[in-house]
Amino acid sequence: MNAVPDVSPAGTAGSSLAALNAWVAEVAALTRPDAIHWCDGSDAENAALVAGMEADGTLIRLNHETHPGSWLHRSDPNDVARVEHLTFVCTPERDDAGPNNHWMSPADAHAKIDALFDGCMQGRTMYVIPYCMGPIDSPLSRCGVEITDSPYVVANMRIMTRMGAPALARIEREGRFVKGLHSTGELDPERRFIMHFPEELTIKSYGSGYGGNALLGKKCHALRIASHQARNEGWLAEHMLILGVTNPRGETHYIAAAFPSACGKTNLAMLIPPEGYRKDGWKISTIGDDICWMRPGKDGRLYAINPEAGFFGVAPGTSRKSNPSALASIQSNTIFTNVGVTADNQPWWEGLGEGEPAIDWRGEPYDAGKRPAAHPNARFTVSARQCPSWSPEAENPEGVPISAIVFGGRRPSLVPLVFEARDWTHGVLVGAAMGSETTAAATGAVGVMRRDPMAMKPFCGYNFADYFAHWLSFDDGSNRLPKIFHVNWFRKGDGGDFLWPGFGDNLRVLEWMIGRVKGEAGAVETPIGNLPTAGDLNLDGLELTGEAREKLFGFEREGWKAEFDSIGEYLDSYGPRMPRALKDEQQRIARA
Ligand code: SAT
Ligand code: MN
Repeated sequence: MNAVPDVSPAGTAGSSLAALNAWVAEVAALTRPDAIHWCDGSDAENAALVAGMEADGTLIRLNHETHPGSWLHRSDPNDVARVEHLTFVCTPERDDAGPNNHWMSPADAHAKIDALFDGCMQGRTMYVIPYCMGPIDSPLSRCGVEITDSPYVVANMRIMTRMGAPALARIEREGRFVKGLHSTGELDPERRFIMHFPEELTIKSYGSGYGGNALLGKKCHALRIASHQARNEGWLAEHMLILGVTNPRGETHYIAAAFPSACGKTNLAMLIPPEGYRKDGWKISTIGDDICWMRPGKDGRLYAINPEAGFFGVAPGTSRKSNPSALASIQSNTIFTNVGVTADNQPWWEGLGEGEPAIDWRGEPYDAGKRPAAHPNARFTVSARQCPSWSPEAENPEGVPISAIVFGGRRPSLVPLVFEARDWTHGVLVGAAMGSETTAAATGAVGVMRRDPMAMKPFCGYNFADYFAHWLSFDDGSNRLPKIFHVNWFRKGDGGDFLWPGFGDNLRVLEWMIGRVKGEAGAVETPIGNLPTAGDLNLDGLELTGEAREKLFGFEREGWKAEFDSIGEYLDSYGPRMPRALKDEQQRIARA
């Protein structure tokens, strides 16, 4: 790593901002690194880091003829996903974190985690990563600094955020930033915590090198801390993709959609229109695949930015068929984590649909009887600009105006393909009532139904009751807010098969939504909202069985009665803090 100019721990003054230098010095005194490196985000810096990681085995060179500039990282087998049970929101008052979060008092949390950080960087280099979430020149963007001892984190942060000199310049100008301290520690699950101090705009993460636990700009900052900031400042920080739909008339509508982790946000964000739509001139453009920051513009509409600059997508299931744009994006300059490799050293995962695995994600010869080649939560990290459908609007400092907000989850039964909320308050209830089956994105059981309001259960940095009240507060009666919808791509038939083809054909549903926004598409009113009949959607060329039509477009009164009772119980579990308006809405529908 000769090309990286390290400065001694004594030289902690890498910026012109005294508060930043002081914090770096404080962290260095606690963690006692051998060297401190301030990241400038340059190509030379990245090349030196990558060379160092190749030398020590942190990165494994993939086939650079087929995948130039791409690398494989094998994480510790005990460190492959987010750890919700070890993730804490540390507010002075327990109720401010809410029943939706694990809580610890700030004093206890600092004491507990600082004891782990004590001396943990001895023998290691400490990296100081200034980063900006969102376009560097956007008023909607917010900055942070992550201190880490993991060069893998530096390389990922460089792809996922605007990292380095321009971010530092903005931080020095503004004088404020979110502080994120991270160490991989011993990678011991017994010595692992992800702590958030929203009031202090501080994150401390110890003992994991994985994705959402370690790339602190992502879930920790852009959702947990940002949701808290957004509440104070009058905006929204959401677990949503952002896409543009351009119709044959050349009009573009932007849609933000919240689905839980590993439920297809990346696939929807990069949707390829079905053949007939393509011929007619429909186009999808991608702004973001995971996080959306929105705030009302002067015209009363919500304007959104993607705070991220890259995709940290789930590899398994990604194929030329399911997501050709993602596959095209990851042909070069990509960091793969926990995928398998072929005999000629190309990345491989289940559902890729081509090639054969030779080595599995643990680095052992592939044995189908033993374990899958790729971990189910294996990921790729790649710059958003490499995506064929990437939109330059992702750099628009004003953001894009949102026409529709979509909520959805994995619901094998009851929930139809799509419905529209009657108004904003009803839409907030639809989001609050979201449920989904759990996935491999977090440790724990997979396929268990749980409430995951607005796909924010693992990510809301404060009490959900206050969060719903914040959402409700956006309704100023002006009718300029987006329409709210709910979708379910995962409805199953009695035989256990998915009833809706999904992927590109989801554009048929988006087309109906835009038709509703423009007052052109039909629907029938039901207690749960406005449902299209099969005739209101373009189903040309699809072969849907009678069962599929009935279940995808039907309203099942009895099942929904039970669902609404359970939603009522869920809202009640938050006690009197739950906004009355939401309870009233739930009861109105439960009685309908
Ligand atoms: O590991 S991450 O939190 O970044 C991915 C996810 O769970 O959405
Ligand atoms: Mn996510």
